[in-house]
Amino acid sequence: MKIVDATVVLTSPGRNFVTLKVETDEGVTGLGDATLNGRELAAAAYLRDHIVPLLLGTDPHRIEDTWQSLYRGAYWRRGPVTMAAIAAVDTALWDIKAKVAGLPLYQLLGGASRERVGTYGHAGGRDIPELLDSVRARLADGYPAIRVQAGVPGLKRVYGVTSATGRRPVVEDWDTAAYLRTIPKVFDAVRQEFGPDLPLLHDAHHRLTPNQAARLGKDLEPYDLFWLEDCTPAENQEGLRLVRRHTTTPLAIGEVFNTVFDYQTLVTEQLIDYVRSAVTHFGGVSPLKKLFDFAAQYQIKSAVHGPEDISPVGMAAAIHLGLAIHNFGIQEYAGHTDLTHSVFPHAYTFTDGHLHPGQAPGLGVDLDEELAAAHPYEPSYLPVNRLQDGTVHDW
Ligand code: EZ4
Ligand code: CO
Repeated sequence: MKIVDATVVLTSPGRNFVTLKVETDEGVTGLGDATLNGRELAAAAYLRDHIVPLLLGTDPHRIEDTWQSLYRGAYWRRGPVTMAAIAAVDTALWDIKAKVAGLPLYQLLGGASRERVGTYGHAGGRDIPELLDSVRARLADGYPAIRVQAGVPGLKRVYGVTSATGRRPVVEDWDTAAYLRTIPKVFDAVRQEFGPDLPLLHDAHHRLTPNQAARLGKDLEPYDLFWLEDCTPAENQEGLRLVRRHTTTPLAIGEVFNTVFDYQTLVTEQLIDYVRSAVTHFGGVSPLKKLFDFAAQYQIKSAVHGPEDISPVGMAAAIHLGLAIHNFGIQEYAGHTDLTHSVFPHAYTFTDGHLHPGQAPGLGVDLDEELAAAHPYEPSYLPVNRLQDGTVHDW
């Protein structure tokens, strides 16, 4: 079997997605997701200009060899653009292999370890009443666990939840002291309204120092969080030692990581409880499965990043992995617009707050190329965050 063509499809059915379609001489095709929010064209160019010419004529069944040759052969390793591009290739080749086998991908990853994949959804509001309504809405959608984000008095926006938009980044504002005072009150209100059983999560979006994160973790202990996510800028792994020493609030990290090396200290010192990487940004199904197996040795579970900017192709890959691995934790599922579901018709289902990959061979996702072409790429940036005095802060 040989790869005879590979094309990059950029489409914006509500937001941008980068999809690689790999075609073989036997007519079997595979899809991979390389969507890199706000930097989509870089991932597309890396694929089109540097990877596709290397794929033509190669055997799509040699997934590991292809991965290693793209990773090591480039000499310039790691980084989100490179690893999103390699991820799309790896995912498309797994899609092809599973289609040739006539099996849904999860069967090739060891088969089902559970009946279905549990999720959490997003609730947010500018103030507590608006937030409580949002939690009610997510519960009505069927979500069994809820991420709670709330406005901070004095700040203009609910942080960390603005979708990417426009030709210039939106500027947001930030005040860490006000945030640290507000969030425990928010969780107190949510617990009073919804009781002790509902699993609640919170994302600090890399905005705190280790000392501030330690304090927030302690302050949130009475509210029994499922996890506190990205409490510090995660590239400094050693910072998590301080956080861990001071709080038993479970910690989740890793949506911006792109290789296992970003996790080395965090995993071996058991400084976190959940690994957050997505297939799309971590080099594909192959390295993410290895990360989960590594994490399992330290009783750390999966929690794959699942925002709107992971396409249904990347989401399907996550669901297959989530059904198969033993140390599954939870799957983030922000969902997609109806138009996105039409551009990417898929076998996976979301029922009663749980995902299932379905029984279609491969990933179980198609691409309607005509509909995709009718919704072309639109320039788009994530926001930039500034303190009250204008200093740029982490977003
Ligand atoms: O801000 O995916 O946990 N989810 C998140 C996301 C990220 C976006 C960035 O592209 O933090 O909403
Ligand atoms: Co996050």
